[in-house]
Order: sequence, then structure tokens, then C-alpha cells
Amino acid sequence: MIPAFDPFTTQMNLATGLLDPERETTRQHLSDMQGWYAETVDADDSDPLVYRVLHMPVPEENSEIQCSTTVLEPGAVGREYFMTRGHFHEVRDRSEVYIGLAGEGRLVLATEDGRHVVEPLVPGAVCYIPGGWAHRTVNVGDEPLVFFAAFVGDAGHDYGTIEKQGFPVLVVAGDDGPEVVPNPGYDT
Ligand code: PAN
Ligand code: ZN
Repeated sequence: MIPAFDPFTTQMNLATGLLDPERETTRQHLSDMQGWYAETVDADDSDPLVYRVLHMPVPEENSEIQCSTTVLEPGAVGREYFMTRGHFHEVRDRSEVYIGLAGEGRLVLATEDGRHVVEPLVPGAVCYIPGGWAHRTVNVGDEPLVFFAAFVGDAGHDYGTIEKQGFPVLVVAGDDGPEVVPNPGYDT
């Protein structure tokens, strides 16, 4: 076969997640997250950055491996920690691997029939996300949560299902640290 493109290397700062050379970056500010938290988002003029995804330049084909780093800032909306929106893969059986690099987080996973699992996402954690499991990350610490993700290239992202039904559980700040509680807004 004639290869589609040349090999490339990206230098990743394991503490900050920043890439050299810099890569295409998508950003979610608090005002972009209206409707994703249990409480109404009150994004004042400061409208803080919640997370960034730094994408490697790879075609979205199932013969390729999409990869990126996510940097999720510390913070909360009410008692609910800053988090990613979370999604199913559009092609449901497409799997993914997350590797924790910095900070302290949780990976919340859920199936369409309402099962859920919450895993620690900490430096060195290699979390395998099988096909069919929606996934969301939550920063439960005081520092940015940084993780690397690699997934099947044609997976695609279905945000609409989670936007509508939510996850079965929320991760919130309790008196003695993070707590996993049922999501009162979960809609099966
Ligand atoms: C990750 C996520 C990233 C941002 O790369 O896309 O952490 O989260 P949302 O996409 O839910 O906003 C991944 O799971 N890719 O498939
Ligand atoms: Zn994914």
C-alpha cells in the first residue's frame, strides 16, 4: 500500500498537557455548558474556560487512531465539579483508552440501559472504555486534570443523547470530599 501520510511525533508536557508543536484546540467555556449541569450555569463576564481538547492531526477514518489531550480546569457549578460534556460514540461499538497524566479526576461511564461505573482518573491510570459506554470526566482536585485519549478514528461523537438524558450519577463536592450521587435529572 501507499501510506496516506508521513509519520509524526508530538512532544507532550506531561504536567500541563501542552503539545509541541501546538495542535488544533477546541475550547469549552462555562457559557458553552448551559444545560449540562444540574444547576443553571451563571456565567458572568469572566466566563471561565472549563476545558480544552488539543487534537492530533489524524483523519477521521477507522484505519487511523484519533488522539488528543484534554485539560480540564478545577472549579464547580454549585456542588457539581467542572466536567466534560460526555458522549457516546456515534458508532456505538467504538472503544477508547484514556491515560491520566496530571491532577485528580473521575471517569464516569454509563450504558444506554442505565448501568454506570465511576473510575479514578489519576496520573498513570490507563482506563479502557469499551464500545457502548458513554464517558465523561470530572475534575475533583484543585489543579488542572490532564489526560490523553486515543480512540478508533471513525467513532464520531453523539452529544445529543447525553444532553437529553444525562448520566445516571453526578460527582459532587461533599463534606468529606467527592461523592457520587444519583442524578435527579436522569431521564431513561
Ligand atoms: C475525548 C473527549 C474530550 C472532551 O477526547 O472528546 O475529553 O470531552 P467531550 O467530547 O465529552 O466534550 C474523547 O472521549 N473522545 O472520544
Ligand atoms: Zn470518546
